[in-house]
Amino acid sequence: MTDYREMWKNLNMDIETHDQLCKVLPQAFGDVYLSQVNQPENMAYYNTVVLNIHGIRPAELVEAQKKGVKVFGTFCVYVPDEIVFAAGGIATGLCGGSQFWVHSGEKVLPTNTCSLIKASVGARIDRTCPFFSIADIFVGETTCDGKKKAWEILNKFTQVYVMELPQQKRAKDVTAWAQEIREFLIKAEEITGNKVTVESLGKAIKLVNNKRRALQRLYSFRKLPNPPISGKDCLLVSQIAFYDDPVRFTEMTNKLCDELDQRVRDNVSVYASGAKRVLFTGTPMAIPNWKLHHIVESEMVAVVGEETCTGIRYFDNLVDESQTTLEGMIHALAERYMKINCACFTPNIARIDDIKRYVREYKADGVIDVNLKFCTLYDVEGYLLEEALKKDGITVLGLETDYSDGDFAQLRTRVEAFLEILNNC
Ligand code: BJ8
Repeated sequence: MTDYREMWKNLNMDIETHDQLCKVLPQAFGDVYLSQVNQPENMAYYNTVVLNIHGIRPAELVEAQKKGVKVFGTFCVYVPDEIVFAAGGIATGLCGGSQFWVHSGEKVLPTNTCSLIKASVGARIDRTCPFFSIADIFVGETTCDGKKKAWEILNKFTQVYVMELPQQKRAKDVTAWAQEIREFLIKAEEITGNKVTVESLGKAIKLVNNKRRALQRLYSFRKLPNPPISGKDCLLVSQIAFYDDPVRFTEMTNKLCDELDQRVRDNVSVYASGAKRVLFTGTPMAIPNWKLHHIVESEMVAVVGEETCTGIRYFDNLVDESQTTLEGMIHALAERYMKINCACFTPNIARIDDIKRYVREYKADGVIDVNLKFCTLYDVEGYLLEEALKKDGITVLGLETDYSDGDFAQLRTRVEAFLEILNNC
């Protein structure tokens, strides 16, 4: 196995503390993932990528930087990666998903901040994540209050560029978002020193669309009566999509899908026939947050989808590829990104429609609305959301959790009670 310690030292990371983090991951990953029976062979790629999460991809980014390529760290699915790639940069997701970083974040943030923000800030201030140390620039956005203020703290360490996201979806809001994208393009050109052209942006749009198409193909297997892949595995693939090389990721995901096609022909499923099916909705599950999938699937129940930003919201819509001018492409990007239904929008009725549609498409027996503790946006939205789903006869369970394992037993009890209800439906 390659030794990445030299690279971490050069990145000025806190090696001692980072060593502690490195010890935790293999055990957790082994318990949740490697214990699965009948995992598709092509999941081996993703297993390797995760087990070397602070090695393989960071080393590639460092190599790219030596050639003058700039790395943009992002925290939200509204930030258009296409602009970064079109400017010759590399976009990489940075959202922290580990409890390990939460305590570090609490050194500078109020305890009643969501784990995602605490972990993201903690990873940077304690210098225990190479991705944070590598990024030349962080790209923030004005989605929730906690993030907005966190950018000001992160800006002490790495320059943060903030995109102002409208909070409604009127025509003038799409126009405003197009203007934000236009300004981000200028910033990306300034950082990389490259000009974005019709050719480079057109190519970048296809590149990211192809990644989305591969994920759409993967998730289509979850709609089948007997899915050939677990929900846990699909979540992992989605999480890796945020930071892997997009060309290789698309290639590997399509390869995995080819194997799944064969599994379908051979009638191979990872679930017992007739297993109950659950759809998750709510806040994102950043890597290595696999807690709820693990709890549910340990009950022999299929997680068939996630209406989250680490799930369907990330890839559901494509950018129109037919535009031939920069202006046309910027508008196509604005249109596509404004179709994402995050709880930071008001009203956000389309999210409810999406969930109802996914329940039908993925044939879910019930929905678990999961909220990351202290996320007011999704917590408040949960009231009308759950009311609307129940009105349509959809069984819903609302859960609140964080990154710690302290509530594991309690969550399991609540999930078991919910599954009991599904079994009696
Ligand atoms: S588009 S969900 S990725 S903002 S959980 S940090 S909202 S307090 S992550 Fe998100 Fe973009 Fe929306 Fe998706 Fe704030 Fe809530 Fe924490 Fe959150």
